[in-house]
Amino acid sequence: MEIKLKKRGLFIVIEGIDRSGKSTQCQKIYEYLIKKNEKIEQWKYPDRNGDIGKLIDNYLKNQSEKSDQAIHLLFSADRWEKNKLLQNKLESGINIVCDRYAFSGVAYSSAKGLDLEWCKSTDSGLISPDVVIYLDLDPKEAQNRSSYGEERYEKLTFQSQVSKQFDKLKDDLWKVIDSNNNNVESTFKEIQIKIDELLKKREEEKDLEIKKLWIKKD
Ligand code: NYM
Ligand code: MG
Repeated sequence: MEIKLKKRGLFIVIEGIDRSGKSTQCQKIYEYLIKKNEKIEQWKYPDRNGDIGKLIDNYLKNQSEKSDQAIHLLFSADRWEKNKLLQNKLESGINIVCDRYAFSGVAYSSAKGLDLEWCKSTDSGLISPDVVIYLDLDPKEAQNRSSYGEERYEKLTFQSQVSKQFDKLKDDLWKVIDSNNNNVESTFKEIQIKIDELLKKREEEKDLEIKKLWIKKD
């Protein structure tokens, strides 16, 4: 008797500096996978509605102060709180497209001067995405986009530093897409190629392993 393994969901993360077009592309990916009859949910970090997310939201709106280390740990805790649920969703065949993840955690905190390895260590062991789609945008371009500057961090010098820190995190998991042309459709076309590739890979290796992030292999 042939045992038919259930396909797990893909975990797709979108990253980039503020105003790089992440939410728009998350929505496009969502619609694309729905059309393909896939189960899919859109997630976002920070989850501003949760207990921890509310503290983060206050901080981002400059309504409270926190030390750099404490806010880093809160962002990280927000992800750990949802890690088991994420795993259950993926195992039950639901794809997740997620607006920001641990890469933002490290890029923003280390841009303030915190040690990069320390920043990574608090997220080490979380579920690893299948791909990190990085929307590469010149921080000067981002500055011209709507609502820029309303929250903490939305300043040109800081965003330029964040962008440099993101560069240090790029590895084989990353697909970097130039978003400077501000063209939603052409950006999505490139993303679509990557998603189709992942869907094909999952079709071929039905028991595609769920991996962990930033775990040292010895
Ligand atoms: N941010 C986001 C962090 O500093 N650390 C993190 O771990 C995450 C997930 O919060 N400026 C920053 C990046 C953004 C802000 O995200 C909130 P958004 O996508 O603008 O709501
Ligand atoms: Mg923002």
